[in-house]
Amino acid sequence: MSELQQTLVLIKPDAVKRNLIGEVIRRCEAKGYEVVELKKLAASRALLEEHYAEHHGKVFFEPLVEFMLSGDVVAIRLEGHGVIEGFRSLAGSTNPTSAAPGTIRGDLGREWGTKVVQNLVHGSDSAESSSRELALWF
Ligand code: DAT
Ligand code: MG
Repeated sequence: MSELQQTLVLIKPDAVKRNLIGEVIRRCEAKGYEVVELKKLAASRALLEEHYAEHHGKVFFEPLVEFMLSGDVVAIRLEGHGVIEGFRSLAGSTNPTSAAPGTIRGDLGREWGTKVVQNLVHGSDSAESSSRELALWF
């Protein structure tokens, strides 16, 4: 059985611009997870480079940081048993073209021909990532 956990959810600039903040939160709450803390902000380059440190050196790293700088993001501390895996499941796979229908990325996302995939949300991928990322954003 899964332990009580917290994860970092980011609603990315594409979702904020499309007025999908409520839709993403609705799906989290409908699943039963609790929004413990939430803020809307313009992230700094330093924060984003630290957040995405694992992708440093990849071809999409700079486009990814630029995309995340292109508008406000919403950061959420989301809590529940198994929430780290559970939110990743709600979000769907990275590429929105192949993300399963029923997921946030599968239902609401698509490819736009950009250098970085724009896929509406971020969710921490492990307990180590969630601790590290929550400390960065909150
Ligand atoms: P995820 O967000 O599903 O955890 P990730 O951590 O591997 O995916 O990558 C971070 C973001 O970078 C991802 O949400 C979209 C973008 N991205 C990942 N792989 C990519 C690729 N091969 N080409 C373009 N953008 C990519
Ligand atoms: Mg990731």
